[in-house]
Amino acid sequence: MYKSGFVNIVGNPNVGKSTLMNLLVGEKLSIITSKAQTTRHRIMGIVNTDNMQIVYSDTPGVLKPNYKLQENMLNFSESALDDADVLIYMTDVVEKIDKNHFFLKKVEQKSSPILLVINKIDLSNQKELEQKVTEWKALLPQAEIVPLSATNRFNVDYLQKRIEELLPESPPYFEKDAMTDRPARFFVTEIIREKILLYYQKEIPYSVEVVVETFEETEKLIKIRTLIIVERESQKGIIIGDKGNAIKKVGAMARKDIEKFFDKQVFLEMFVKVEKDWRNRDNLLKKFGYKLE
Ligand SMILES: Nc1nc2c(ncn2[C@@H]2O[C@H](COP(=O)(O)OP(=O)(O)OP(=O)(O)O)[C@@H](O)[C@H]2O)c(=O)[nH]1
Ligand SMILES: [Mg+2]
Repeated sequence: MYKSGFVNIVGNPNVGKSTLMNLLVGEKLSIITSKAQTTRHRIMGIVNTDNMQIVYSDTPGVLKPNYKLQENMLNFSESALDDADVLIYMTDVVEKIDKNHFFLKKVEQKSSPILLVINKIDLSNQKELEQKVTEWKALLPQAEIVPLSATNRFNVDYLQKRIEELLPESPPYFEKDAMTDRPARFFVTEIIREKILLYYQKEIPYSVEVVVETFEETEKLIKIRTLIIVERESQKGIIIGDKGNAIKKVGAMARKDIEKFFDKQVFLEMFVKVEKDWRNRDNLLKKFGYKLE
């Protein structure tokens, strides 16, 4: 018997969805930072064994949209509700229990099995956790609750076992050697965005998009030319920094990780370009891959 299906991870921002996805897949496919809205896309990570193909999806954290980019991010998260064979609704011990009730209502209406992961239990104690479990049981009665700590790897094996048990019988959806639905250059843009999220403050990371213009691979070297898109002229100066110091540092950090990802030497070029108000422009959002097909 061969099993295959979509196991989709959804939940509010910053609860640890990407951290869990990377653990389950065993590769750093999704970027992780302590800032909310780190993930902007639906990213698939695929695990293949002799008799199984699990297609995990990491999704953007749920939020009430303030601009079109965020509307599209929410569309990605909602699309993951529609095609889940197993839904992982992720929360943590820190967030307010009833945050984004509108989304939870949609989760409640799903007929697919739901694993409700309460993450970051390393930050809690037994009594607090029991309290959370009781509250969640009332809020989402059909879900199976799995307390977990992604950073400590606590209960990840158990979660994996439950996912495998719940996976439906089906032929595979992707090639049996595929690890993701994304092309190599996507991971380049994500790694650079991660460094931008880590390095710059406030609105800057949220106003940035990264585009790979050229990606040339030879036997020894990958040459990559990228564009850092910002919304306003003033942001361009901040990204570049005094004497180009800021962008140099970010570039160096990103290059190191990109080299690790491809296990090859990388030559990375970064240019900054202003696309006024790109986060609200449909044609640009489409070009940058934020529209559902
Ligand atoms: N203490 C603790 N921190 C965790 C745990 N899992 C993840 N984190 C941290 O929580 C923060 C957010 O993790 P992410 O995996 O980026 O969260 P996310 O849900 O993907 O966030 P968005 O993409 O913004 O929606 C990071 O700083 C992680 O290191 C955990 O089990 N315990
Ligand atoms: Mg994420």
